[in-house]
Amino acid sequence: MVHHSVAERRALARALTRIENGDLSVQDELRAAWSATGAAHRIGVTGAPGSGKSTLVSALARAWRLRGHSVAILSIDPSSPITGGAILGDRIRMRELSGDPGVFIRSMASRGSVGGLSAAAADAAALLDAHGFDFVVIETVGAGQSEVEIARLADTVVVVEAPGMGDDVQAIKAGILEIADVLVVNKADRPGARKTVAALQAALDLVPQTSGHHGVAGTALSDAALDAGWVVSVLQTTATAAEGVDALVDMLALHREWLHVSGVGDARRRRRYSQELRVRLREQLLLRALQILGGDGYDAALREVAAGRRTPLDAARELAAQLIIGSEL
Ligand SMILES: Nc1nc2c(ncn2[C@@H]2O[C@H](COP(=O)(O)OP(=O)(O)OP(=O)(O)O)[C@@H](O)[C@H]2O)c(=O)[nH]1
Ligand SMILES: [Mg+2]
Repeated sequence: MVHHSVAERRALARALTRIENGDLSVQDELRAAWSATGAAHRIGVTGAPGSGKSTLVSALARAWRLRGHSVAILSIDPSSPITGGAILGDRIRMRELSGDPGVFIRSMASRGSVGGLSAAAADAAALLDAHGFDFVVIETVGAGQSEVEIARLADTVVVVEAPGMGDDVQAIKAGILEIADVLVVNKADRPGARKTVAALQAALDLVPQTSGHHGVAGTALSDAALDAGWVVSVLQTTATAAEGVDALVDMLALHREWLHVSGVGDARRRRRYSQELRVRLREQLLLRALQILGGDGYDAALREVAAGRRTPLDAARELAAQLIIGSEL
């Protein structure tokens, strides 16, 4: 593992702030760091609010530290771009880990970052990866599409569930079971944990082999082929007492090994890059298109749509056709 000086950690923290703010000057750092990315095991941790993700991630970090590994933790908060209440809570909970030079903790909310929160999270994860952390953990609340996208930044996805949230199993309700490589029922000290494990196990049996998690166009192998051979397990943990955490550490290591041996890890990374490239390409094309069309050309099309003479798709097609003729392709 690497050790960073206080100055290096400050520089890293400042770079992450620039990413968060959508400050493009951080691209200089990213460019310089890019070739060093890819060594970290990136782990996405998601699940319902309050299921114990942060507590579990802290316990994981302590377990990895005991094994001599370094850890960066990125908490993504898609829900509260302004108040950051959850972020403060996380800081307090993770306080005990701070001061350890082998741990870097950072919360991130979307503040107008170019390409949205998942693009910012991708850049942040890349930067942490390039800084030599053995593990980069990305924690998100699992409720919607943006969390699924953020979880896609990971090599391994852990979905955390807790018992006692009524009869509903949140991960099933939220439709995020498909993205899990490892399922954890945390708060195993609470009544109903076994019932939750059984419900998850039953639901897993119904999840088709083609995992929705990894599907991105542009790869030769089918999802079924890519994801064949990994059996999603349901583990139980009591994060507050660090119980079951060693087994989770081992399971994560096993998954990483499987990613490597099966070639699925490389395929997932290619898909991740493909997805990032498409997002960036779309953004760049739009910027260039608006430049070339100029305000007048765009406004004319907008008026057509607003006046009911063109559908948005037809107007966009016409603009795109104009651009291609205009650039003499
Ligand atoms: N009984 C019990 N409580 C736990 C356990 N793990 C976490 N908690 C408690 O559950 C509460 C929520 O824990 P967090 O770690 O903040 O949960 P989270 O999923 O990160 O929450 P959000 O980030 O707000 O979605 C805290 O009060 C924890 O102390 C556990 O294993 N057993
Ligand atoms: Mg949390």
